[in-house]
Amino acid sequence: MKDEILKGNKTVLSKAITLVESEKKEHREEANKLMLSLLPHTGKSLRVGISGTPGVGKSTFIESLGMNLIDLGHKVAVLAIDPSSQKSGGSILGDKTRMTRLSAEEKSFIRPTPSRGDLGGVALSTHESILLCEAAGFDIVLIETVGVGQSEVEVNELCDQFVLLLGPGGGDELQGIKRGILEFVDFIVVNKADGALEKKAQVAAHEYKSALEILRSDLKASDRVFLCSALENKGLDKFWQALEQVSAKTNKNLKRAGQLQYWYTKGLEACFKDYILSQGLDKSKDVLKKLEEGKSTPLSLAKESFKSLLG
Ligand SMILES: Nc1nc2c(ncn2[C@@H]2O[C@H](COP(=O)(O)OP(=O)(O)OP(=O)(O)O)[C@@H](O)[C@H]2O)c(=O)[nH]1
Ligand SMILES: [Mg+2]
Repeated sequence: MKDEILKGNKTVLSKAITLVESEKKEHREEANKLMLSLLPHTGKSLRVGISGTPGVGKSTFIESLGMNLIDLGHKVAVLAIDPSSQKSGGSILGDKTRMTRLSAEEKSFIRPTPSRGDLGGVALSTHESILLCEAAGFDIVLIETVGVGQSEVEVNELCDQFVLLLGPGGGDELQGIKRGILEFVDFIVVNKADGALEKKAQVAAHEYKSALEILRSDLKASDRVFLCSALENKGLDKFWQALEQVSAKTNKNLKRAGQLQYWYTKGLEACFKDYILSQGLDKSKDVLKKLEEGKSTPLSLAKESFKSLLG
């Protein structure tokens, strides 16, 4: 697999992503070997997270942006985090069909990637999927996620630059977005600034700039808020130039070091959880009995069980 990935073989890249996503033990071992052999060939891309409420135009935006980037000579990988993939698989199809132009391009790679459970959050394997795309020569990785729940917070743990796509609705829409996002967002792009919505979008952009000015003394709000029409491919070039400029001035490795620690901790948590479930500790009859009899609280009992695990 290694050589084919390094050659940029997209079919093999796809298989490798399926391998790192697998939770089977034998697959995990194979995946580990593959990842170790490819590690020296990773890390060179610009990773951009794109989040926003459902229907705001993320896929349309990524398609237009992706086409522009390919015209500029880039190779573009898109990982779309799909909150519904565990249930219906519905929006996978939607995204694939919506990005028809981009997916037909030789220099593009589009892949839906699962989210973690019903509460959202990014699957632990997505970090490895990004590395695989880099090893296959993609120099730009775009990560799409719906801005609900935990996912966008975790996408910030995967990307170098985090972009929040907003509609022309203004303040109302901002209410629906978790305030915490504005604390780490790198760019805000107001989409659908076209036709009858253009004026509204301008007003909204103004509001977002004011909000950012108040919340973020670390950056110049006017350099971070952009208007665009993904549908008409207007304003995307200006936004991308700004992003590249900011990115050139930023030390990628600093943020990435924190991210490595984050995913290591998430990995450890997952291992502990697997162990607890595999040992049936959550269903231990002794424990359940003690709880039923009111001999302890759930939390103190959990702590006790953990202590006894450590011996
Ligand atoms: N007028 C206008 N409509 C747009 C623009 N971008 C997207 N749309 C429309 O908005 C709708 C949703 O677009 P998508 O790109 O699928 O949005 P999304 O954010 O990816 O949606 P989900 O993945 O379902 O969350 C579609 O009907 C698009 O045609 C734009 O720049 N202007
Ligand atoms: Mg979409």
